Amino acid sequence: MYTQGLDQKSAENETSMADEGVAAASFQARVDAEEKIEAKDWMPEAYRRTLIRQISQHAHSEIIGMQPEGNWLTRAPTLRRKSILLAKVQDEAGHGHYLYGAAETLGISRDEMVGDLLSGKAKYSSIFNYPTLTWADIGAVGWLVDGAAIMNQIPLCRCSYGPYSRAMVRVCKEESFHQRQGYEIMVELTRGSDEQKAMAQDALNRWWWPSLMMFGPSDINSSHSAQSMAWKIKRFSNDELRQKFVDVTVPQATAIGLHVPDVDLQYNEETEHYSFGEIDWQEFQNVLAGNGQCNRERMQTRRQAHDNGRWVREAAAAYAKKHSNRAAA
Ligand code: BYC
Repeated sequence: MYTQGLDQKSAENETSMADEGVAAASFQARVDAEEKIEAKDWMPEAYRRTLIRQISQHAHSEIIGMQPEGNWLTRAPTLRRKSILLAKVQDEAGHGHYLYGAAETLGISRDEMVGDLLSGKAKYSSIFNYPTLTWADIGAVGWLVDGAAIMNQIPLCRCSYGPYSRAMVRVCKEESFHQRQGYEIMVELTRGSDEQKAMAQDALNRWWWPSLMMFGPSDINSSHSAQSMAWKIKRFSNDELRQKFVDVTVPQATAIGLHVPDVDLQYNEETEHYSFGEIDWQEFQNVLAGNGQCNRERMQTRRQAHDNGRWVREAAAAYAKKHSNRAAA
């Protein structure tokens, strides 16, 4: 009798595994045909988990990314600069919200995602663990960090998962304004006094290599790229995007008289690309392991902000409950 029961179960398993195989094949066919996958559609569990990992990391990066710039809101040199920076930092909060919203459609709660960030389980972009030491850093962050973000995120507008791809359209429009305001700060500094020019060069020197690291490990060490590209979550590999960024950004530096801090940087007439020096992957791994210049400070600030906001979350929940009780009565 027991054996019979086991036989039955395994036959059921086989049927469900066969069903799953059919579903997976038709899912991949939809992806290959450039159809968007929507929240209620069947999807492989690993696709769902990959998206939750990437979208939530992206959302966390937007929220943590407010800190290095927020640091300069009270010190921006003019009222105009202050209001632009304020709008930019608010945009980043908005991006975090769209992205958490997109991830929620995959069946994870915002509380769980935020919990994973605060416990240190979830990652956020390595770039935000570097300090913004001078006003020129705000220019460099806008120009290089938002510039790298756009390069990575424009292809995400064509990501196979509908809610993520649609969220990215608006994010990219705003990032594009962010990049221009950053470059404009650099233009103005390079037209200024010798001291201002030196400040702009120093910011480029410090932000160049970390910006290249934003694109992630080189393709041979990128554990997720091959599968994410087959699922059309990623459209280009990490190295391809990094190369596009270098090719676009070096002439922008040259145009304003700045020097990219890489002795191996060279334009190759044949390939029509810049070849560039080796990235310090040890530094990248060190930052990912939590030992960058600002990792501890960023997490401490985020945890404190979360604790300080507890009363707002409680008040909002009480208000929503009161209204749903009234609607039900
Ligand atoms: N920092 O197999 P790989 C912004 C991790 S915010 C930290 O290549 P994947 C902005 C990776 O997660 C910019 N970790 O992974 C905001 C994985 O670890 P796990 C954020 C990194 O996912 C405010 C492992 O290394 N943008 O725009 O295929 C102001 C192996 O890597 C990093 C996004 O998040 C890194 N730099 O590719 C201004 C865009 N790189 O998860 C601007 C969406 C890699 O296995 N994300 N890792 O533990 C992506 O496009 C991809 O997730 C990545 C990595 C290209 C970042």
